[in-house]
Amino acid sequence: MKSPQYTLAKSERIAIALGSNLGDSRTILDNAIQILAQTSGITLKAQSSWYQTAPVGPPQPDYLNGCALLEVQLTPQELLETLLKIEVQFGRVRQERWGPRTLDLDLLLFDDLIIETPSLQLPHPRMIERAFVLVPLAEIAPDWVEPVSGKAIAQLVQRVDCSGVRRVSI
Ligand code: PH2
Ligand code: MG
Ligand code: MG
Repeated sequence: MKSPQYTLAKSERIAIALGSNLGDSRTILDNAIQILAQTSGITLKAQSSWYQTAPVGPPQPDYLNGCALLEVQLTPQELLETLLKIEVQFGRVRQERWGPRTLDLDLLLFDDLIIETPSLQLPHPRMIERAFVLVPLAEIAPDWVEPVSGKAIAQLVQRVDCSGVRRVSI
């Protein structure tokens, strides 16, 4: 396992997932992208289209999902805390697990780091089974190899059912 020690001078390549199914999801997600891009220590490198996706988990409205690639000069823990603060800024209240939310920002990949701590697991442990993550991620990072499976995102997306995922915008 690679050591999770980082000097702030070094930029790391990151993938995150964005999701919303409460409120004006399109505006929330567009604003969240802008806030990320303006946050010190974060550079927005790419953003996928937005996708309307069938909910996984308890019955709830469809989600709008997408992914973004960032370069950060933050540790994984610092980035996680930054993402959680942005979620709260958008009125996120933690209730039911997998329940509806105004904004969900999930850290998917942090370079090729594998970490397992109580507050953070990298890569995101469920990303390889989720079409609502893999479809947008394949649009912007098809060749990125998910370090636990050893498979590229373009390969992983072929193994999941993508029927509930519909591209709605660029
Ligand atoms: N997020 C969840 C649970 N279920 N379903 C879809 N379609 N999209 C999500 O982002 C999502 C979900 C928990 O984070
Ligand atoms: Mg999530
Ligand atoms: Mg989350």
